[in-house]
Amino acid sequence: MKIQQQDIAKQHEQLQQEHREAFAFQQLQLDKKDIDTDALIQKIGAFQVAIPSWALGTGGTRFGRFPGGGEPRSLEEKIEDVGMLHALNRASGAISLHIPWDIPKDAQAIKQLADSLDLRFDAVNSNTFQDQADQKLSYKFGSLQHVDKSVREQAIAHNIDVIKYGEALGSDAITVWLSDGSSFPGQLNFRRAFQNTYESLQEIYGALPEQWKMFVEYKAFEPNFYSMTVGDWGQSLLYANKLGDQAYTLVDLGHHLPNANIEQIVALLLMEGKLGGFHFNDSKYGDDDLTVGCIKPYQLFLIFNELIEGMDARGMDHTTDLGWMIDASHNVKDPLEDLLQSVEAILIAYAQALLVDRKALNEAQLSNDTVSCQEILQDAYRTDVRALVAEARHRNGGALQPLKLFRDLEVRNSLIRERGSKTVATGL
Ligand code: LRH
Ligand code: MN
Ligand code: MN
Repeated sequence: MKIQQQDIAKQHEQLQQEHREAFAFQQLQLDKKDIDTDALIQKIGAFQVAIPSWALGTGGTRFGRFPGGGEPRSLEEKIEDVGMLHALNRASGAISLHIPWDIPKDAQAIKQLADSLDLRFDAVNSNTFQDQADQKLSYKFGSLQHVDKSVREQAIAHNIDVIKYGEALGSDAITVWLSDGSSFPGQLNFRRAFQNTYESLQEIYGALPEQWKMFVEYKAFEPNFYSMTVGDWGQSLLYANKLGDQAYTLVDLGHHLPNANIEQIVALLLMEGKLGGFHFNDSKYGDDDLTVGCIKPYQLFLIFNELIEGMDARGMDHTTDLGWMIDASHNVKDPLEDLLQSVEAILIAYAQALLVDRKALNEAQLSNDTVSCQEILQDAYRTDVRALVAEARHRNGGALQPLKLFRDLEVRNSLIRERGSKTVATGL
């Protein structure tokens, strides 16, 4: 199933009148504030978010999984699905692979396919949180932290393999997320677990190609429920600082304890030059992996506000200097529709955060005018930027309304006809 340029043009014809009106109104509002609309649209249009290869099928919970049919049966089909999303929104131009869920056996052919769809490979993810069928030693009691050196060596070797797979595809980062930790008090010697993990990470770090980054992803709980060996941004930053310049912290929005101030974490990591990558999702309770922006859109906006402030202060490129990835997948929505919604929510939050009057905010902060600080932020947050985002997409050749086009073209039914109704993609 391919989205044709004429499908996009046809939708544009149908919707352009309404869009023009909304956009003209938006432009008027921005002109009044002396904001350069074209420069804004350019920034929004340049922003790309990587799609995780594990989110293209229906996610499950440990209580069940309800596949909806037409799921990709191979890595090739996953790449085709991401290509389709990208054709619709022109903002999903990258894919993040999880290995061994998605092994690129013929790297050259996979890369060619991705190139033909205008996709690049973002960070590759290793997996030492599950035992694979052909695996010699078990990760039941951890991987890089394990008390048995031979288990640590097996996990290190896997990570180095993942780097090699990534290199062949033109990726330039590895994300290491460990489920290592303990579920009961006394189970672990914390210092030994940290030390073992650090030494193992050092070995992996030593295998990084020159331009590569290592993202150390933290998570407060699950699957271990008493301690996690990379449990918060402090621990991740400790590893990253000790490892060296190529190591960074990765923030997954769902990996914090309730009510954590993620925007402050982001600001400080950026200040230290140690924020490397992002996993976007949303949550009500824990690592729920829900659609981005579906529960706490204001928090997402506040995070983007800090990202822009911090990146601009360091002269960083919004598009290329951090790894922007989605990590969401669940049980009840069509996964492709869900991803379209997630990308849209990210672009909306990004656009709103670009609208913050930073000079005025700075002045209000320096004069302790708390009321104005809130007014300035909420003025940006309460701006309806949907026409702006749609215009950016249109200028890039995407659809004015990607989700509507996906439905109007009955993409899911075509995929079911092509692939069958009983397919189950690999992943969570
Ligand atoms: C862990 C996590 C991590 C994994 C992914 C499947 O909860 O966020 O990023 O690689 O989920
Ligand atoms: Mn994650
Ligand atoms: Mn997670």
